[in-house]
Amino acid sequence: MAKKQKKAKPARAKAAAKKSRKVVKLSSKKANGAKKASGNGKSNNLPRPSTKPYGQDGKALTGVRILDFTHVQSGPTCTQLLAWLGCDVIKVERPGIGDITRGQLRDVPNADSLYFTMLNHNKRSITIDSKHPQGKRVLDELIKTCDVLVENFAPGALDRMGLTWEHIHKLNPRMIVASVKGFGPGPYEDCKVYENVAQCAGGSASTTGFREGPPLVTGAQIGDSGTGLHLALGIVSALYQRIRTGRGQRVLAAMQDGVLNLCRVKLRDQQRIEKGPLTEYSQYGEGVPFGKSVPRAGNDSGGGQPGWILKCKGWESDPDAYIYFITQAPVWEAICDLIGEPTWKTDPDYATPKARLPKLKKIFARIEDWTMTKTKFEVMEICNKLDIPVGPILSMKEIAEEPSLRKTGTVVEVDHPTRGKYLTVGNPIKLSDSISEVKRSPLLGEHTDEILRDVLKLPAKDIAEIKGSGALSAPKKEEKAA
Ligand code: CAO
Repeated sequence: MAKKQKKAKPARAKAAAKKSRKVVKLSSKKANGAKKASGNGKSNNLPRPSTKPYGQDGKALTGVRILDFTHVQSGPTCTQLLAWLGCDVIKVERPGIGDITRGQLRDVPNADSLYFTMLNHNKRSITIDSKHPQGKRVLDELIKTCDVLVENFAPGALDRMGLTWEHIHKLNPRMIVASVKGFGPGPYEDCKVYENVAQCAGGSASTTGFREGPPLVTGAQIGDSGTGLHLALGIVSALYQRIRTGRGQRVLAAMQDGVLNLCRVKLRDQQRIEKGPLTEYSQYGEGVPFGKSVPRAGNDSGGGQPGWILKCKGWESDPDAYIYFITQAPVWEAICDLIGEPTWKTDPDYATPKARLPKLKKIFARIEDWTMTKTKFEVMEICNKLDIPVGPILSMKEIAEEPSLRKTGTVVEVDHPTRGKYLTVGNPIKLSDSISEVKRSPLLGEHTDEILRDVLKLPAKDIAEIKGSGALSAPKKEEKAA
């Protein structure tokens, strides 16, 4: 394509540009003035830039203490992330039982499960019976010293423990109380919710899968882990606002809302479908009429650039010998050359994205003839050189063994005293001045004494008294039976 000639600027535009340059000069003068006061650049009331090497001046959230009442997956995802970012996370667990996932899907007898260990790194554990009078006393003291309380109990459970917003806020007006619930206020607000319920209620299941098949849930835990991520952002924002207002607030992330947020493009399509067919869906090319709501679109790309999953060499025996192939418009000519269809570059039936839409099935079948002659990694190598976006379908085995993911700390090997070495996913968010180390999850109640002594500064006599009351330990068998 011919390059556009630069147009000569009219006199007025030249004057305006000169003026704006002048403004830049003025503000840079101000910045130099501020440099004297704050060390470098504009101060914005910030301290002077640290002179310590990057990664050696604490962590992003150092100094923030979290009272972590979370269990199962959604809440623990959130607090694990905050722990990686530097928070001191104190996980409160029921004596004798702890987070129910400690014992779920166990692969090593009598050791904490991978379900638990992989969601609770970098935390401390204290056991407290939150319904015991002495346990309540300890919790009240912890509320006074923590910045954030995070919970994902069933609706009403926190209130039933006596930990209402009013009670917490009276003890500590600065405390942020963050909750995951299945649904926001409305007809379903009292429901207990797990991952797949949220995927269904948030619009994911109805739009996932193949048109001819039933709704499908996805393996990515968008309901649990996705909502945990949303909650973490809410907490960090509330912490930032608290710097200005001095007071805490409630943060709610409902799983239905979180899933819907991730399904935003499908609500986009719902509104488009009312105005005409969704031409980028392969259903359109196949001549299948659209109904009233967004259909399941199989492996269609969901964006403006058509894509599909194609077989690669070895697909007959390897269930993951596939590649995602995107026929991005700017590289169409390279695709045609690659698959041996050079005439498609100029043929009016294929040359434009619009002309290709009704023929996507045929086009992808032709591309697949080519991908089936190569392994998914060969396709990746060839296509990337040509700027053609493709993605190999990686199995979990391949991901676990991928050296580059180990190198970045995205996949980490952790040692654990009762279960030995295991693999986990490290912090996916990389900060250059707040580097995450992945520390093993705590044993049940491992830090009970340490927290009473070092966080609450309780004297040994008081600790002994609280322990003697039974507030921190599981009821003995006879008591349970009584
Ligand atoms: N001491 C004493 N009691 C404790 C305690 C402690 N340290 N920790 C928890 N408990 C009690 C709670 O007070 C509650 O008792 P009540 O029902 O008498 O008030 C009880 O344990 C059970 O809590 P729960 O109802 O939250 O747990 P559940 O296993 O029945 O339900 C779940 C689990 C996840 C469905 C529900 O917590 C929920 O809907 N949470 C919100 C949505 C959510 O996060 N879902 C994602 C889960 S991950 O897939």
